[in-house]
Amino acid sequence: MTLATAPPDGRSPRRKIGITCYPTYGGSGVVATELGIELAARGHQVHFITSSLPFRLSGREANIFFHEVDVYHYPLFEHPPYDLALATRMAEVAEFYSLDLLHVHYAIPHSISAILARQMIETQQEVARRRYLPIITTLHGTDITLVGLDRSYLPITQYGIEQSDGVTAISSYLRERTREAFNIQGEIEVIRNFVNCDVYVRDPAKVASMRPRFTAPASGKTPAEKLLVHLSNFRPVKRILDVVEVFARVAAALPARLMLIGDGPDRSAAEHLAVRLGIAGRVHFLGKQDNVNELLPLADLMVMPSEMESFGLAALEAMACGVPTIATRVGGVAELIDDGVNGLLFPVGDTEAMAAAAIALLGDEARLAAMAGASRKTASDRFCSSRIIPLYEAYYERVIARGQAAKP
Ligand code: GMT
Repeated sequence: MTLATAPPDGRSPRRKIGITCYPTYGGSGVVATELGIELAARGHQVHFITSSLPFRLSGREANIFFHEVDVYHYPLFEHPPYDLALATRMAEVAEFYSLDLLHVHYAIPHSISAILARQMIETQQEVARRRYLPIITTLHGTDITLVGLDRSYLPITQYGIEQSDGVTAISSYLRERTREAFNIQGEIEVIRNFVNCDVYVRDPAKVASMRPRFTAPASGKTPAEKLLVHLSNFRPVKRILDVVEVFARVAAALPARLMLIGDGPDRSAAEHLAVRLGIAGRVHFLGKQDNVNELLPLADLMVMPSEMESFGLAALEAMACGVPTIATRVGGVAELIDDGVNGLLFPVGDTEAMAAAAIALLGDEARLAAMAGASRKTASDRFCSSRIIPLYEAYYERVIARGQAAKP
């Protein structure tokens, strides 16, 4: 086991942490990457073990290393075994860089690969090198509420959770759902999503200079256009068509534009609907964007009408930028959005009510400003990385200490 250097300021010891996640666009990858960046900034050494460079990393950050998982393609393999290549790379990196723990995001298949890697290290041929490598699995959402519930994955998801040395969930909702769906008796630590409140913040000067790219100012008797925003990976669970329908009703009532950030399977259906509803000229399809912190503050209102959301990271990022959210009352959303205070909650699919509420709110500057202020306050009081990262650090220490105590 690597001896961690205890820092003089009383913070947790510096550790060498392996992080695995889906590196492409998606909430779990965003959280894993931002966590790695924050840990590295606090002096830990972070090793990303992933199929490609996580999209929010430049590859040049201090204290961050990237290890690509290379999958050997052999004609016999109908499905190249990525999980095994990942396990092999995890064990190698843990060995070469003396990792203190592996932290995997999204249960399937990452927790299973990590369990294999732990076993490979524990039982390797050279007895002197054998050691126990603790693994932590963070559950994000669809790994529990969708994918993991499929019969083909349920038993192995349950196994991955039970065999992890530590398990965290990003909301209380997700913890309870996991316990109930997989009959988990062991501890699940709730560590909610977070946002860097210095990076996700509204800078009025920047807003004033960038907003004209997306909205028209007041002219004559016509008021300035309002800007609505949606950010996601455009999967069916996000209900993008509801975003377009809500916006069409809003645009019929007041001058407005919609900024759609992201891409995915439902993008073309959204484009078709925008054309059919005659609002295509008012919708900015921006595709995948790296610096969403520069775009979100430009908006007046976020729309997140998801079928399911175990937390709703996109809403948190918007709130930190002082943008309140119209969302659905599902999953863990109510742990973030206080209905009527920093956002508004509706039943899934009730686009009529969402649009009516958006029109009323956008037409009431004082209420909109109060909600914008409350949104920023919620983000900075409860979900800033400066509050949440120490919870991960403390959890790492507990899990590492348990692993050391259990050592033969
Ligand atoms: O829905 C996504 O954006 C992808 C998904 C994932 O696992 O990559 O996101 C989940 O994790 C986010 C970060 O922890 C949560 O904020 C989202 O609520 C959650 N999505 C769902 O539950 C549908």
